[in-house]
Amino acid sequence: MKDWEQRKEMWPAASLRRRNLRAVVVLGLMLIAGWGLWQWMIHQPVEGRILSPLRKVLGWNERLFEGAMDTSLRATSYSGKEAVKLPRVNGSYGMTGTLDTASWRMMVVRCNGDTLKISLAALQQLPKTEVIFDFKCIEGWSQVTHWGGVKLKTFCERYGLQEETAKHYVGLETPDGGYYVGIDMKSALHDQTILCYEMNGKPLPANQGYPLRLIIPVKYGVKHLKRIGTMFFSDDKPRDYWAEHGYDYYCGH
Ligand SMILES: Nc1nc2c(c(=O)[nH]1)N[C@H]1C(S)=C(S)[C@@H](COP(=O)(O)O)O[C@H]1N2
Ligand SMILES: [Mo]
Repeated sequence: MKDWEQRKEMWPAASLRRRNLRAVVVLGLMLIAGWGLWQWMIHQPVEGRILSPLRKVLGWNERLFEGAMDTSLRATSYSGKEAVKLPRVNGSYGMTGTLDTASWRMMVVRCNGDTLKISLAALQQLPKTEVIFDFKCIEGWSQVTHWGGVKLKTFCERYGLQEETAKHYVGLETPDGGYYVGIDMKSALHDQTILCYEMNGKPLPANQGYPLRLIIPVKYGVKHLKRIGTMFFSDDKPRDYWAEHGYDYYCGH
């Protein structure tokens, strides 16, 4: 018997018609259900720039991350030879105006309201750490890059910021307030998180944050704020540029 004849025997015409009809009905019901769900979705209130049900899913993710974050986890380290010579430049919010780098100081707002003004030279006196890791941007690219600076943890210890590091978050902002991020304290005090003033063994290029940027390998690129102006500490989530535009607050990976 030919192949098609055999199949015809297995699926008589009446049965085929029934199956076709059923398939069309199921498809129709799925379309109606999908359309209904979509209608419901687009009529939901907007929360933090995205529709509330989507925001809720992000909220669950965030809580999951907050609970599951293990600071003993480290981003993979690489050797200096593996680092790219000319790292890509990406993102310049808060960096468009010129900066008077000679008078620049990092403003560190203490819990008692005092503000420390830290010069680049003072930061360079603290022990230097090099970090070579795969820098990942949420836009989908990554590259091995090489940075140098002082661990944020060491900085806080040396400047006696105990009360400050007992808070839940660190906030960082550019001098003009044009870009800003919030970092959970565990990630801020992570062993690989540095206040960074060098790239490939040389001072940071201006468009990569001279005189000082954050390098935080346990997070995506958005959190690596370039051109630090102010640092502060709080139990509430500091404002965060990309979280305000609908991205995940933690941005860990
Ligand atoms: N001040 C400032 N810092 C910033 C950004 C920005 O727009 N402004 N973009 C962030 C993003 S999205 C990424 S991926 C990295 C890119 O760092 P790079 O320019 O050194 O590659 O910087 C981050 N830090
Ligand atoms: Mo990014």
